[in-house]
Amino acid sequence: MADSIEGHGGELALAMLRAYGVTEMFTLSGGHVFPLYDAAHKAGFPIFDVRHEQSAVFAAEAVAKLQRRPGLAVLTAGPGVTNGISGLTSAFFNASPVLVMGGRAPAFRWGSGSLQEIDHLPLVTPVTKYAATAADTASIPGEVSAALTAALTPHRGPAFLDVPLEVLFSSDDAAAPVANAIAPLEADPDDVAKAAALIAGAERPVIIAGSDVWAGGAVDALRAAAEALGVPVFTNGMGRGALPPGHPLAFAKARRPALSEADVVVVIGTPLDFRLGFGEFDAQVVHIVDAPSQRASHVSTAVSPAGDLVQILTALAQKNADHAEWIAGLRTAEDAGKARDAEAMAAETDPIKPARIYGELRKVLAEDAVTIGDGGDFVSYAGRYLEPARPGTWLDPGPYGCLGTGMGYAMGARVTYPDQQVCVLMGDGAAGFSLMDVESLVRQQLPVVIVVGNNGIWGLEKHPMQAMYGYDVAADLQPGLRYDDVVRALGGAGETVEKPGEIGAALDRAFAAHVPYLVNVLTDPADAYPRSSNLA
Ligand SMILES: Cc1ncc(C[n+]2csc(CCOP(=O)(O)OP(=O)(O)O)c2C)c(N)n1
Ligand SMILES: [Mg+2]
Repeated sequence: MADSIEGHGGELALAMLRAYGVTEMFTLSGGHVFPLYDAAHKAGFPIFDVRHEQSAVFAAEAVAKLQRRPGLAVLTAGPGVTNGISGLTSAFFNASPVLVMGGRAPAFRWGSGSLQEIDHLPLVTPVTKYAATAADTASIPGEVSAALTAALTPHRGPAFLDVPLEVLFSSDDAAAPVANAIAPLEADPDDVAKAAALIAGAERPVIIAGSDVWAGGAVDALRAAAEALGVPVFTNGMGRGALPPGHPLAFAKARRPALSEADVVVVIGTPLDFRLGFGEFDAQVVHIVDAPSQRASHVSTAVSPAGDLVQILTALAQKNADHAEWIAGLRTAEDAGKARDAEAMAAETDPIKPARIYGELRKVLAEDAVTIGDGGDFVSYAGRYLEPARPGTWLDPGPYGCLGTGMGYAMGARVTYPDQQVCVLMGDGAAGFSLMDVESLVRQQLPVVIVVGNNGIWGLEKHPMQAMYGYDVAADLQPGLRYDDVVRALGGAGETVEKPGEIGAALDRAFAAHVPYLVNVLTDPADAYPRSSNLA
């Protein structure tokens, strides 16, 4: 292999991106980034383009989450970058290794008022692990490598690199690209030993496993640890499906009794945030994280091993314990919960309750289907009623809770899996953020199924506002709106469903279609997902 490469800034960047296993870019056109397109075009490197930059970043995030390698979004200077910031922030909260490469107004006349001239770094630095501007053409590959190394090093997250116009368009030579190896971080063995002793000695231990277990390739190690120590496992985020639904230690419905009765709660690869009651359990808490920065500062834990999750979980699996009685009790609660869910999912109500949609979906979703949630209540129901059979197949927006991930995540999922089912569960409100990108999916032959739970309201806001004030404002949408017609106009297909008995056949047609297909299910606006507040 040659020890140096030569080319314009786009070519030098692309060479290093490929060394890190990046295989496509997501973008929306802008002259500032043309050299990146030129490099990709000449190399036969796929370019997928979108109608709003947030979709490009969400698509890059989806490939990063699903494939556990860097995803790339290329955004033009100024508004291109600022439109991508919610996506970057979501990737930051989700620890997704996304690289956003930005164009940038020319450096040589900085301050003279060039088109789209703004310094991006103060805007993106708080939501990235690495943010820099390439100073000259020859330094571009090194900058790309540094950005990707930061993105891939646990705790993972997004990185940003912008390149001034004349720097990207100029040519130079640079060292042949070599990707840095990411060394595993070894946890303190005393912390691991203490955690193992606590779990083995517990009477009623519970494991909650989240996205970093998937991202860190620790799914098998999790299972080995859970089996050796005999601990029931609950999951969230990308950890869902880590234990197959039929596994004797896999639980989903018995969370309340499990967490209120447990004496040791082991939280692995997910923060002690609002999704877990902020970690305020009546139990000793073991928080296993992939980097010291992820240790919770707001609760005191019994021990918090920080390091490579495979190593930690493999070490835990060396100890054996048996909690058969505890597990049997939870299984009874789990089965009761499942029976309640089954009843809700079969409901024959008119108007349709969202639960019924999931009842029908469960009949048609394959084991390897990728399901994506973008919405309020409708997606909370997806979390309750859909049981991913495999890890790394469920994409939710994560704790940042940003609406609008739908079509971007769908694009990244379809690019990842050309032949598997990809199904977006969308609120009608959420649809407004990204539905125009159905055009991008149609044009680039990326068929997906979109199921809209159309209650005609911003449900997750309207119901709480009613409860708090006795009235609501800014919470209504057009009832019965034909989102399927929108998709049809953009070159896709779809239909509206009003009766519970019609959902199944509509889904069959949707999954058989070769274009994006939207099933617009009119649901009961009076239905509210039962929740205590997420606000505080
Ligand atoms: C970008 C963004 N804007 C606003 C919100 C606040 N928000 C959270 S859920 C929700 C309602 C979503 O409505 P819809 O998608 O129709 O789902 P539904 O609750 O009706 O099922 C809103 C507005 C948010 N999370 N993200
Ligand atoms: Mg709604």
